[in-house]
Amino acid sequence: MASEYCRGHHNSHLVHIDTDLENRFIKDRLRDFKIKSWYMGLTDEDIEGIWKWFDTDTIANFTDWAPSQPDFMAEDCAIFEAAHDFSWGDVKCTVGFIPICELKSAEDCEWSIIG
Ligand SMILES: [Ca+2]
Ligand SMILES: [Ca+2]
Repeated sequence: MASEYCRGHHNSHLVHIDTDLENRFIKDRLRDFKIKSWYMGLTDEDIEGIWKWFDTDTIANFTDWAPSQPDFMAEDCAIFEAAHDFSWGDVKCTVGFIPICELKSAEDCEWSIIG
């Protein structure tokens, strides 16, 4: 799945968003790709409804869920959802969206799309 994909490429991890600034930075860039949705490193696979970041295992403080999201218990991974102007949605972790990876050593806002 997407979290393993990043670990296998460049020793990176799925992108982790802490702030509105970081979120907006990424959304601005995703708009260039228009129609695709993208995985971030957020999951509620451990405890339903408790959304944690894969890399730090911490509960998300900042979130940007689209209206009505998250909406399904069976959906345990989070994406930037193209249909909602890249606000966040929950989906099944096995859907073939492209992961956004970031490097461990990177400052905020340094990230790359590997896909
Ligand atoms: Ca869920
Ligand atoms: Ca959903």
